[in-house]
Amino acid sequence: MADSITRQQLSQIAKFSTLHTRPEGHKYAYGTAGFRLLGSLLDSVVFRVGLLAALRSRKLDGETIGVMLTASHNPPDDNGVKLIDPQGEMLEASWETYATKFANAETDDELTKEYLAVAEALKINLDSPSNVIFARDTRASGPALVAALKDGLQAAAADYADYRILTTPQLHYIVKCINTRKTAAPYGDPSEQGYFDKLATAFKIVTKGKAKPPVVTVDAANGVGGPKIRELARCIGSDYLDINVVKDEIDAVDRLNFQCGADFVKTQQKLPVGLEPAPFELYASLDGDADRIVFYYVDEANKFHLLDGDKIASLAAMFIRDLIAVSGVDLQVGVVQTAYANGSSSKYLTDILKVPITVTPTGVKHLHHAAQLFDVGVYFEANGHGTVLFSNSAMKTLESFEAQNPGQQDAVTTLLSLAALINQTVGDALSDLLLVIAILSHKAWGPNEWNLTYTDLPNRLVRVVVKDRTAFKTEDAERRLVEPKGLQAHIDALVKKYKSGRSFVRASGTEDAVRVYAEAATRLEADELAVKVSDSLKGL
Ligand code: NG1
Ligand code: ZN
Repeated sequence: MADSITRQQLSQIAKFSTLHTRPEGHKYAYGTAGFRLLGSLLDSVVFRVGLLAALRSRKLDGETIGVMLTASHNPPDDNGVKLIDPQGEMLEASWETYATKFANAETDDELTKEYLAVAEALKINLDSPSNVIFARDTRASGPALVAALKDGLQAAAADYADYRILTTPQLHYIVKCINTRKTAAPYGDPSEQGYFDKLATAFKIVTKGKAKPPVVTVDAANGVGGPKIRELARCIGSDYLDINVVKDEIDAVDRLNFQCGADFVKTQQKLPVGLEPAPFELYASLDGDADRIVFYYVDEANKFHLLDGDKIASLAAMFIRDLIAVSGVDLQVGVVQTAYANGSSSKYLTDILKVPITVTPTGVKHLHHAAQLFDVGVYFEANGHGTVLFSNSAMKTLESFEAQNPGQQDAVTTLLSLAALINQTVGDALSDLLLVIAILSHKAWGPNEWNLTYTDLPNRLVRVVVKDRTAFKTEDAERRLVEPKGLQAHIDALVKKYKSGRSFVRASGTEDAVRVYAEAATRLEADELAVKVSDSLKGL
């Protein structure tokens, strides 16, 4: 290792680090959502993430790494930071440990030692090129955190570019575009305009000659999705897409995710506050960084109906399965779910659509990896985070397919355009919105027809605070408890008493609590089962 470069970098890191001191006594952890907590506690963390991003890029021969500053659906005072790997994927799991170590280093000296230790352990040449790009959501703490990040990148002598305010999936897209620019399969133009154009073009091809899509009203959670969706709609044009955007006050920073947005609608199972819906019209809510979306509508009696991630996955799987059948290509579509998927959705996929399902633990990285094993892998968490992945070999099969008739050709063109319309890096509310609208337009369906594909089993999710959530160990994709001993047998005995009953308990990965999920044939029974299982945790 070139010693003078190393010395120079370490002294820069030590110098800048004094400007970003670590608050005493706080323990940080890089979890499924990166680092996420009060924005006021993140300055030192973000500075250190800058150092790590520089190393990660160097480890990967100067490929571009992304850093996103956002706290997604969390309240306005929170913020967060996540790293994006070169193909637009989440940071490789082994590096999460380094991130946690960097964030918790007690002193400047300890930090430089950790930096050097990672460089030496992974044989990283500190004199080699390093490229990082970053963006943020609309939170008030964002600009100061950007300044901390820039200091980190500068201290580690990385080249960087500031993409300012973007949705999380837009940054994932741009990272992948930059790193595939000179390959045989460039992903797209590495700019925000490139993103809009790619989606707009694909949407127009997919919906060409089909019924006029239903009008959709989008609640943007007063976050970054509002202005971005307007821009996207402008690129598509009002002849193709009729969209109203509400809850788009990005300057009213305290309204972000407040009484609106995807998380509010899904967890409360009700409309955003203040929305007055027309019966049978389509509505959607995004979260604060626009990587999640849920849909809903009200019927003639003003009853609320939620169309969540499971309903999106089922709709997408059905549509793609049918297109594959018409085209005659030899490809298989599969769906990845978690234990939180509604039992009716799993039954519909397996028994009616005859589509294979894989169940993984909670957390999109698990779903994403499992989806990559199918030719076309559909994955959604029930909360509305998800996407559809087309494997490289599926793309080659489609691109080289010789259609025997116009029907087949049409289906193959639609499948290829879907691969362009659907963000291949990460769940993307804007791209998922267009996907759903395109499918509804093909089927000439409104939200009610979509909802009728299957009926959700009533369900209840309860958060229970326990003494030690790490005592809760699971197996079978979190569907069964191994420890505390005896608890699973007790849950099994309770579940048996309910028609279509299902319940499981797992420790949350993002909060200090366990979650109880229960579903059953009726609302009353689902609630009762949830209460009984929660009661069995008393004293634990
Ligand atoms: P935890 O806290 O581990 O249940 C929650 C969500 C996940 C996922 C992560 C990351 C539920 C039940 N859990 O995880 O789906 O979105 O947050 O944000 O919705
Ligand atoms: Zn989000």
